[in-house]
Amino acid sequence: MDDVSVDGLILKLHDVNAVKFGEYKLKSGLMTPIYIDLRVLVSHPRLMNQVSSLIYRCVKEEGLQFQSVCGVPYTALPLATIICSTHELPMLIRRKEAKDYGTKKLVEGSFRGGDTCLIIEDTVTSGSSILETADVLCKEGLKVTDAVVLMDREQGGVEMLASRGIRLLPVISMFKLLDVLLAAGRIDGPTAQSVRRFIQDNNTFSSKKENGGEAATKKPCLDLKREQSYADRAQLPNVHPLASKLLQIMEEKQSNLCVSADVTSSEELLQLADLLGPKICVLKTHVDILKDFTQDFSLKLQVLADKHNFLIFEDRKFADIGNTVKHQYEGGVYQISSWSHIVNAHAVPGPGVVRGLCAVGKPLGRGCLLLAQMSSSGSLATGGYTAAAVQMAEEHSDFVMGFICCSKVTQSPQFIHMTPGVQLEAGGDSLGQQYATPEEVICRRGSDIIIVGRGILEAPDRLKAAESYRQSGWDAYMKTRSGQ
Ligand code: 5BU
Repeated sequence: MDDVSVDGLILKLHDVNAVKFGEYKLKSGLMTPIYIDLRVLVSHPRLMNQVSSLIYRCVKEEGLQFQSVCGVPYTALPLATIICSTHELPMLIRRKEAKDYGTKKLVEGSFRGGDTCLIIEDTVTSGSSILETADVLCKEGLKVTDAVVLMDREQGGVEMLASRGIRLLPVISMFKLLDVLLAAGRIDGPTAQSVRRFIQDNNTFSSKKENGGEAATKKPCLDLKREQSYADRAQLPNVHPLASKLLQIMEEKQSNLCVSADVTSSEELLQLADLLGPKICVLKTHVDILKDFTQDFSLKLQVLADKHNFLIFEDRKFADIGNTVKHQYEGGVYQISSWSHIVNAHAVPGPGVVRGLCAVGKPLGRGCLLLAQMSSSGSLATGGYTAAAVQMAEEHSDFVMGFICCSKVTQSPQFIHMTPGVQLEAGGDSLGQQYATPEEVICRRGSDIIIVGRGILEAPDRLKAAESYRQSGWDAYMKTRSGQ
């Protein structure tokens, strides 16, 4: 199979009319100045091989781990077939409709529950076709964490899929395609400009709510448009009372910063709470790393929370059956329910974990965050798990007030999204932590609150560092609102 560069491939796709410029009507009725039709690929076997080889290169470069591959029917099916055949990978076929005779299976091929399946797609606009295929695979017990697409129209598919726990890797993106065709003299400047404007003005993710997924308005920030302010969300009829309080604090203090006070002495933690209190909306603790926890410490922490108007969040990550977490939450040395406004829980045990915590916390006015995703590399909290956590939250919204997540996982505005793994520079530590910037987390990933630990704790001046995180988190939030 001969090798080809991405630039070379773009020109070849243009040669065979897979990329067309003019006035075309989309399925939605919307007129588009660019049309991508990769169905013609099947008539060009050499190009099919080159496309498949570039898709596979992307899979390899990212080091994706999976047990099988599924092409979204129909255009991506032959691409998946070539990739699987060439590299001897097991393939799955998703049926569009279950046949009404025989086994009535929706997914053909052999797999085990819990296997990860990589999705291959030819072109993505909103990401809904990938999601449809992922839903079918997940219902069969498979996990979907990644999808690779030949051509991303950059109209919100990446963000929409990220909000559902699926990372989309494009081989070619729309802006790259325009740059290459322009440089090669295949299109002129005004054509490239009109397509760019169309793409920017028609983001299917940011405009979905107000326009039913069709035409869009001007999009602020990078790709998301916040439908409501923190203050408006605080007034929603179905918002958890503690989430409402938190949203009001955020608006009043102009802070979407949660500091992760990962220190080992109670004295230092109290000093930190007093020092950074004015800058934060939430103070996150890990009491089990304190070498000298006492009930007196927890009383003092509550006094500081009142003084500076922040909420306390014990990052306990409960993960047992309901009856056990009830005891862990209420009793033991820490008596967490007596002093922490917020706790969090894994969705792994099923809804019993929420019900157990709720029995203790709800009468005290406490709230819970479900772990929908984690910031660490190789995290298994993705795809079907994330979707199940969201569903669990929706079914227990009297106690679950939001999520720990890396990106927006639900469009329901009553839930708060809190994201750890934040520093002013993207990067990571040597134990798998992955950092994104406040702007990335709030603007692009659509989260509400940044959780910052070492970015502040290891700074020479903690107060100054907290202020710069508060400011960047708030600026990012204001950017998402600037289109209103
Ligand atoms: P850091 O110093 O900013 O890396 O600290 C992050 C904090 O958030 C730390 O207390 C972690 O235990 C916590 N955390 C996280 O980093 N990633 C996660 O997915 C979850 C919690 Br859940």
